[in-house]
Amino acid sequence: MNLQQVLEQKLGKTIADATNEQVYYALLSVVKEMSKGKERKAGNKKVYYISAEFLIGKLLSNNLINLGIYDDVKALLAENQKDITEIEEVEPEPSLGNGGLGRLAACFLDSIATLGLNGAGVGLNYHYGLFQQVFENRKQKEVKNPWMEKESWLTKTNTSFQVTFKDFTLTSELYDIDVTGYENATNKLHLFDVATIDESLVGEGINFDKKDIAKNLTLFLYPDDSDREGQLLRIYQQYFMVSNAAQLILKEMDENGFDVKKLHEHVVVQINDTHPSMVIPELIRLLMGRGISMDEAVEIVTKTCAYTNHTILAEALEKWPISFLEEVVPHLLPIIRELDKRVKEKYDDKRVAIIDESDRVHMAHMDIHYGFSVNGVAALHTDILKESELKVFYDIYPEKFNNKTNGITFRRWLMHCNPKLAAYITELIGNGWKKDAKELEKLLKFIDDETVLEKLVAIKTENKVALKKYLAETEQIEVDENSIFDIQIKRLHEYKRQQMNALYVIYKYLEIKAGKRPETPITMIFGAKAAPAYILAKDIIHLILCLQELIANDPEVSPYLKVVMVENYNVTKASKLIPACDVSEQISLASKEASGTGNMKFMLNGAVTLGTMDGANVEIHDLVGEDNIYIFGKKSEEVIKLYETGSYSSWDIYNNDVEIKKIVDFIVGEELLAIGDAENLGRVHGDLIHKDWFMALLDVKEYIATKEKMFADYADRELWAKKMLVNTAKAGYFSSDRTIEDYNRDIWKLN
Ligand code: 26Q
Repeated sequence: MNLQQVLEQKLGKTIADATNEQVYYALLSVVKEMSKGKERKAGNKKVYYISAEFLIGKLLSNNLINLGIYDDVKALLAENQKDITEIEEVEPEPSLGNGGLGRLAACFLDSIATLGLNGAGVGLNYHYGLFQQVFENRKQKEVKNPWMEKESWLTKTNTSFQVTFKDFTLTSELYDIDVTGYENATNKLHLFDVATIDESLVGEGINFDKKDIAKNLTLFLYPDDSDREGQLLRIYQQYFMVSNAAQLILKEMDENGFDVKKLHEHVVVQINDTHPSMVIPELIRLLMGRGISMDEAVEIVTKTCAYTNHTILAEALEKWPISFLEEVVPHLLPIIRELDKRVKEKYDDKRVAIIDESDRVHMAHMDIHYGFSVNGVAALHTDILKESELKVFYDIYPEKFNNKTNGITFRRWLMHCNPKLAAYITELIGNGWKKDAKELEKLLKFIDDETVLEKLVAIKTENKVALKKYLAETEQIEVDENSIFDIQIKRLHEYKRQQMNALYVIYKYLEIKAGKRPETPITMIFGAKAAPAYILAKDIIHLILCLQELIANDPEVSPYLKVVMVENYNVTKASKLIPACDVSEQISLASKEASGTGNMKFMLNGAVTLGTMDGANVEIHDLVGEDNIYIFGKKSEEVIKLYETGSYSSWDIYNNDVEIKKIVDFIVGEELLAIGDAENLGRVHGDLIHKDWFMALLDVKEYIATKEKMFADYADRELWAKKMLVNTAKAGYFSSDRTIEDYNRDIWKLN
């Protein structure tokens, strides 16, 4: 049967007669069957990538691409008057992640399968995922995000385990999602759930009874942990995730007939940040349950587990009070205490203890002592870990530390999201880049080819028009495709400095009011969710939404400047925004952004970076060279020194610079107060002048000057097109296929 016949058999009618919904569900089941037929055979060694987040995005088109049938399906649908992008709209986006760490995990699964490696993801099946963001009165409101449907990419398996907590035992259910490799075999993403979950616990908003664990455990990713119950629930979730993972690992060892004493020869566990760290004591406990001594179990597990660090922000390094762990998983405590005792016997240094003097368990410390690898996610980040944040550990275990610069899958972040550019690249340099991303460098030979440069600009404009249409339809917002699209999309966090970008908006608004109009109109696009309990982050969203309104309603300014904050920024929106971007905002305070991966997606799609020397921006800078990136701001060493000496004072900057004062005070000036809420705006203002922990005022002037230079340079379309070309050509290094090859060569050693 050909595809048409299969589809028509599923549909019970012709494709042309079916609705978009019917076509989507028919394709879903065809793709599921196809990928089932491509499951890999068990190998000798397997990586288990355990993560609290898997931000996989919609799967239909990516699976079609990976299975090699995207073009055929698209053509077949077109013959039947169906548009594949409209079919895509039917699919809900799974909401199983928050930001970079979760999206990285999804890119990694794609690359592991594409490279033909034996690996699986392990996580939780959150029914309402992360919250969905809606704007109400220029403020973020959180509502639940139901994404699971009766027919979906999830397949219920027969696998089930018992997970015992202090006072009760839960039975897990395992759901699998197939992970298709690009022209290769299929792997699995394992998502554990609880049968007794009660979705009706959640009413309006995202509040629910946090005590009824059997009913709530997998309702939400990152439930509000500003109270004790919320924190306990997070521990329940984490332990449930890793106990299931550990049991699954041992079950598969048994099925393969492997000796669990040789676990490390057959299994590597990659711990994605500290959320899965309890897998270490849990594996030790389970091995001891099989008659292996503690000494030997510790040795085996240490040779099996590897830890990835994604942050140097102290507040993101998890430290759980022992009393909380006692309440949830008392059976792990003897093991954790013993691990800590061994550390204390060996190292007379409080800074490396697992259990500190306030009786808190430092998860990262456990990972470093009882894992064989510790990696950062970009060169600078790994250097900072070695030289400052984790220096005491690096001194003990230099051999464990290694860098793995992040990457992104080019299947989703170029082939799927930017088909026009992908096709044009193939026309210019052939197909090889799809398997070997470094081949994109072949584009460099067209650097002086006017036809190519013009075509790149034309494709960018077409993508802007597509985004314009999408924003008009989904957000009722009009943008001008002839303006510069300047985009900052990422989690809302002070260190990422959306507030500094907002200060630029104010600067530009005041300039235009004073008669200084930009040569090319500017569209500033933001997208960000703020953690529900992160007050200042929500205040910054309020500021941006107020600026959006102020400018939209000012006819003197709106032809030249537009601010757009997209609602509920997610993977789907990212894939519409990124191909249309001219200026990629990567403006974190140097030393604070571990890597960033959005920066790589933008670069690949021909945007030019405006950024600090932070995270992977440093590597982008080294690859594209001075002329093809706009760098500003204090360097990481200077910033680290400022923190050490405590000598930064935003108050002094504010008082000694009239221009900065004018811009900052605009936040609480009459124009914005007429639109927004004095309490929220006042908090942003007060924080900037009295605290400014992430030093926006330190860099803001240089930021404004560099951005102005960039916008002026944009007017020379040919020169700009060359920058676009170099950025795409040099992006090959950031393919997650390269990253995964590095992980496999240095850490996993799968054979
Ligand atoms: C910790 C404690 C309590 C509650 C929540 C958390 C928590 C939750 C999420 C801590 C960290 C995260 C997510 C971190 C994250 O996404 N980090 C990003 O990881 C990317 C992939 O490596 C990097 O590119 C980004 O630089 C980094 O910010």
